[in-house]
Amino acid sequence: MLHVFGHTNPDTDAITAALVYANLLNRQGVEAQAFRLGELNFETQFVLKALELEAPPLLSALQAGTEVALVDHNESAQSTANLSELSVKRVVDHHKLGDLTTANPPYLRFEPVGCTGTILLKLHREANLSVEAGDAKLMLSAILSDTLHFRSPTTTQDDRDAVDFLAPIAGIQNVEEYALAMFAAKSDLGDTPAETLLKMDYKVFPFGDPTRPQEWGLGVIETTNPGYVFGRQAELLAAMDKAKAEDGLAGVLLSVVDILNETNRTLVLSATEEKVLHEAFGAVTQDHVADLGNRISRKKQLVPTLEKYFTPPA
Ligand SMILES: [Mn+2]
Repeated sequence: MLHVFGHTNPDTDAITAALVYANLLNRQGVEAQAFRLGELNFETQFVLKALELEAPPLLSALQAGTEVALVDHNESAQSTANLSELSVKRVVDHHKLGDLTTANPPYLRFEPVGCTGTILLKLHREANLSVEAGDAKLMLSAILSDTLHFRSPTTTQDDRDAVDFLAPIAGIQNVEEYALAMFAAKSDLGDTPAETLLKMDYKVFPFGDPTRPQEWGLGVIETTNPGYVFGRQAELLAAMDKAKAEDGLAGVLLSVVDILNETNRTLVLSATEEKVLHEAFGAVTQDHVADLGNRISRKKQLVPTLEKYFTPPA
């Protein structure tokens, strides 16, 4: 049985892609089951609740050699701890290629589109399989989530076409209204502890010399209510400081993305992060907040610039 899962600190795409891909594989005669590598965020809970779907089970430690399919990620730093001992049979992803190696030829499907859901829809159509209503809603939700309803620069025409195709199957008449309801659910953070807020959408990236990389923790909070997040700035900076020390990181950043105004104001922990943001992005930090303008995509606008900054010229 193939274990199918998305990245740690799962977002809506990581969870729904595992569910949809496992179902697609089963329909194609490949025995598969979806898992998750962490707790659901409030947006994903909203999506699954509307479908009366249970969250996939939490993945427990897998024995070496277990066959797995990765969705919505491929880098070991974002995966299950012993990924290098597992047998990666399949990857469906829309991120940059990382450190993945395999003993046997894997099935790989990468496309530079806004969401894994967009690729999964293509896999249905290429296999001449109809899209089930529940899967349609899962894929559509993931696309709206990953692209911030087409606001993100990661958005492609394929993502827009996928939503147009999926909405009637999913029974969603007003996509705009549904997207706003998803974002409202995501932004209703209540009394969530600061450490959870930091790690909800958080990835660790190795930068610089691959033999001796420095690791940076990059968190993002996408919200329609940035005022709430900045109201908890002191707690969040304390959580960042703790994560940096505990995980032996070179730097930690937490970007607060205002979904509706398409802006990014990033929490800056110390002079180290301030210097990097200034030199890499020309950003000015004031009171621990750097204005990163309209750079709302970690994948397309933050990570590539940081990667270039830390890579010494050949
Ligand atoms: Mn994704």
